[in-house]
Amino acid sequence: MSESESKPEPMEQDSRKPICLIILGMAGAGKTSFTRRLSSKVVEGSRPYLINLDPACREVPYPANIDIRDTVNYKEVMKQYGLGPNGGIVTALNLFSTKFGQVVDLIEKAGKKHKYCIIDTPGQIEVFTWSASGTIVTEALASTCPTVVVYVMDTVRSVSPVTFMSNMLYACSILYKTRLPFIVVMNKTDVVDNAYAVEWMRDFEAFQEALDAEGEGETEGGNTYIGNLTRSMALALDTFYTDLRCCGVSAHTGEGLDEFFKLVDDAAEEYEKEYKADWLKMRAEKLEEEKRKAEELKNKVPDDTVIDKKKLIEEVSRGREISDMYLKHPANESSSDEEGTENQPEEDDKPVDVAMFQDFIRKHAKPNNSGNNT
Ligand SMILES: Nc1nc2c(ncn2[C@@H]2O[C@H](COP(=O)(O)OP(=O)(O)OP(=O)(O)O)[C@@H](O)[C@H]2O)c(=O)[nH]1
Ligand SMILES: [Mg+2]
Repeated sequence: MSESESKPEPMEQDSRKPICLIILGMAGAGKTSFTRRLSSKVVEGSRPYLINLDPACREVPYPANIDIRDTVNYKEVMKQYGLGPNGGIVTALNLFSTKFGQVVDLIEKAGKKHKYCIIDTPGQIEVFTWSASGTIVTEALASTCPTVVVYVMDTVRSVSPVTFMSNMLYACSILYKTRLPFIVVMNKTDVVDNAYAVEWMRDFEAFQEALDAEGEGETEGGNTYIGNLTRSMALALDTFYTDLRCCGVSAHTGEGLDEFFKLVDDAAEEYEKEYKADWLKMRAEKLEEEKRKAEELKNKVPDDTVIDKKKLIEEVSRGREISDMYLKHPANESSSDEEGTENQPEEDDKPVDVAMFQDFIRKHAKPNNSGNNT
């Protein structure tokens, strides 16, 4: 090894990007508790950078660096748009996703200090996995930083083979949809050990026996339609299980975290080797398209507009939406820290003319140019 290879290059540290972990899972699986447990884990001298994307949670039990609730008031969103709780959460996330470009900038900067960035998502998993905002967030992360999906499942609730299978099918569908390295975290091992789940994944006959046992005296498993379907599904998932990274953890006791971080580093390596190139290509294509749009805009927006035309063109060319929302995040970094001051409203950054500008864009943009998520 040459001398220059053996020395760590300071530039590398500066440009290091954090490994982003998107925490997904069914309601109550323990996503927030697991994020909280990870929040205190020091790896290579730093704790993870933490992001809460659940607008409806009452409290966030970890020191979030960015909290969606600081930017979007989900109850106000419900009132303003006349929505119920689920519609409110979807819309709040859609609104926040318009600011996600700035969030990604902060995450990139955080890489200097933090090896990992953890993103806790709403209880209603479909809000994230099947909405435009979930796709925007995932794409923005995956095309900038090494990104891994962490699917949290509950060992207590999955002891029924049919529930276990439902959970696995959901995990599988997310894997196909996100095109990212994937880890299944079997949480709550302090109550029920995950050994049964691992056995079911590795040994089809063991799973079948459990299914038959459940069928005796019940209608859920056995030879019923659901039982037969579950059997066929288990066979179909065989390949999915073979390559699946999974580990048992307890968010309450901290058991299993070392194994989890090993899997994360392995998954991040897989991202670099297998996924990164595709994401970068996609990003480059998107940027190209945005630049084209900005070029169009340059000719359309009059020079004497009250909007800062230069800033507008710049934002559009970076694929950013213009909205009158400020991204806020608690200054739990010191105030002199650039991460902590990044989004303080600036004097010349007033939202006064934004409505007028949006009106202008609506009139002039092509029909598919609006980017309006609400
Ligand atoms: N025994 C035990 N309970 C846990 C563990 N992790 C979470 N819980 C409990 O499971 C419940 C749900 O935990 P949360 O962390 O709120 O789960 P979540 O997935 O964030 O829930 P939503 O955001 O509502 O979907 C709480 O009562 C937790 O105390 C664990 O490792 N062991
Ligand atoms: Mg939660």
